[in-house]
Amino acid sequence: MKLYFCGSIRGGRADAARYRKMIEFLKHYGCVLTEHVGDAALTDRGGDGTSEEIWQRDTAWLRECDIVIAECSQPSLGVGYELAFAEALGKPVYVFYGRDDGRLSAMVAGDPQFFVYHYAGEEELLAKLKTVMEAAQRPGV
Ligand code: 6K6
Repeated sequence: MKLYFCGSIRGGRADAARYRKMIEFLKHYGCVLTEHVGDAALTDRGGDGTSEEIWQRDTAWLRECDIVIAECSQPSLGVGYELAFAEALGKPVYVFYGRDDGRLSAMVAGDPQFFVYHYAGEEELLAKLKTVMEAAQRPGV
């Protein structure tokens, strides 16, 4: 399975360590195309490639992937864009939100095509991720 993981980069890197944990977990289920999103060395300013190159590569990966997993606690224009792009392609999209402030964008929280999971803490996050991935692996899902 090819997985596309979305997490904030220019939107802020406060949750980068959490992205890394999610990516390491997801690697048990397939190839994570966007492993760099969890790279602790990637800041909200650094990174390789022009914006055009990044868009070309990431949209190609979105076309190629089987499933999209997004951590949306840190608001990010790029992640919002990726979610809408994935939806237009008919990809299954799973959104995780780890704050209890009710501030996940209504355009994500209210989209009937997205599977949205709220979680409190890392243990619950990984348990919900496991449930999602085990279901996604079943034939016909
Ligand atoms: C890093 C920092 C500044 O520029 C970069 C270049 N790196 C990127 N490389 C790959 N994917 C990226 C990059 N910047 C954004 N993305 C994609 O958009 C990722 O797949 C993330 O899920 C999403 C983050 O969007 P922003 O708006 O928070 O950057």
